[in-house]
Amino acid sequence: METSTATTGTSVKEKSDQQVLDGSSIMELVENDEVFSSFVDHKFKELDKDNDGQLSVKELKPAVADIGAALGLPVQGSSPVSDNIYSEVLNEFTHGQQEKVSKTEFKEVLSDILLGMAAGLKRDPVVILRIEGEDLLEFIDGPSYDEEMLSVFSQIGCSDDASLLDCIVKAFGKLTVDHGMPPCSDSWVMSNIVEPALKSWDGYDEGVPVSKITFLEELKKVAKHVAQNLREQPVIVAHSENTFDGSGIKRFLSNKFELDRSLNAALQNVPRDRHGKISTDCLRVVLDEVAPSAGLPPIGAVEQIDDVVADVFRTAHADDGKMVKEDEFKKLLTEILWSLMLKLEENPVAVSSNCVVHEPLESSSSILQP
Ligand SMILES: [Ca+2]
Repeated sequence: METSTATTGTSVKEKSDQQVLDGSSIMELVENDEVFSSFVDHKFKELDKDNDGQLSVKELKPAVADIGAALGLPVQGSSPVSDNIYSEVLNEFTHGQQEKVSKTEFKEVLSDILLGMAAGLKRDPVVILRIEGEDLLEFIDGPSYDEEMLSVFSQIGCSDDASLLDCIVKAFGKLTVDHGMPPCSDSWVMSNIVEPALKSWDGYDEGVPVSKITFLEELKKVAKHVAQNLREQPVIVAHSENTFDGSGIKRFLSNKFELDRSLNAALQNVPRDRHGKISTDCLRVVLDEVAPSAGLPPIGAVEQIDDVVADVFRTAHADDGKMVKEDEFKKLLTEILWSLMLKLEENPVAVSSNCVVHEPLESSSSILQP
C-alpha cells in the first residue's frame, strides 16, 4: 500500500466513475441477524478444519489475515507495526489466553471488528476512483495548468542545478488524483505509467538552469504520454480524506476511564529513576503510544501534525529532561493533549491518502464475502 499525504483540503471532484465505500454495506450485513448468522455459520465451518466445533489459534489465522487485508494492512511479517495489529486482532478472539474459540465468541468478536471498520469508513469514506487519463488531459489543457505548475516548479527547487528530466519526475510526484494522476509513490504506477512516458518523450535537456517556459511545455508533453498510458491501463485508486480537527482528542480527554487506562498502559515501559520518577524527555514517546486512542496519526506519518506537536512542545518547554513524579508526568501529557486539541480546533489539518488498488476489489478480502 502506498500512501501519500498532501496539505490541501481539496476534495476529489464528483465523478460518475467512482464508488464510495462508507461502511453502510458492512452495517447492513452485521445488523441483519439472520444474514449475519448464516454468514458466521458459513465462515466458521470453512475455518474449522478438524470439525471439532471450535477454532484453534491455527484455524483462526486465515480469518485474521483476511481482517488485516480488509483493514488495508500489509501482509503479516512485513512490518513490526502491522504485525502488532495482527496479534491484537488474534488476541481479540482468544482474549489473549484461550486456546480455542467457540462459535458464539467468534461471532461476537467478528461483529465488533466489522462494526469498528464500518464506523471508520463512515467517518472517513473511501472513494474508489478509476483513473484513465481523461482528467489529466483536462487539467493540462485547462486554465489552471500554468499557475499550478509554476507553483510546483518553485516548490521543487528546479531553479537550482536540477536537470529538466529531474524536474519533470519531481513534478509528477506533486500531481494528485485531483489532477487526474494516480500516486507516483506507487512503484507500479512509476514503472508502468510514468517511466514509459518518459521514454517516449522526445524532449532533451538544454542544460541547467531549466527555464519556466521549457518546464511547462515539456511537462505537458510527458503528461500527454502519461494520459495515453492511463487510457490503455487505467489505475484504480482508493482515496480517503481525514481531517484532524481535535475532536478525537476531545473524545479521548472526556473519557476519564479510557484516558487513565491508556496512560497507564503507555507508562508501563517507560524508564524511571530509583525514586520512580520519569524524565520529561519521555513525553513524546508516551504521546505516540496514546496517539491512536486520541485519533492522532503516529509521529512521522503526517508532517503537518508533527509540526503542530513540535510547536506545542516548544511553547510548553515540555521536554526539558526534568525528572517528575508519575502524577506530574500524566498531568503534563494531558496538558499537551489539551493544547494540541485547541490548536487543531483552530487550524484543522486535512490529509488525503491515495492507495493504488492492484487487485480487483472483490477479491482483496474474503472476510466480507458470504
Ligand atoms: Ca477446530
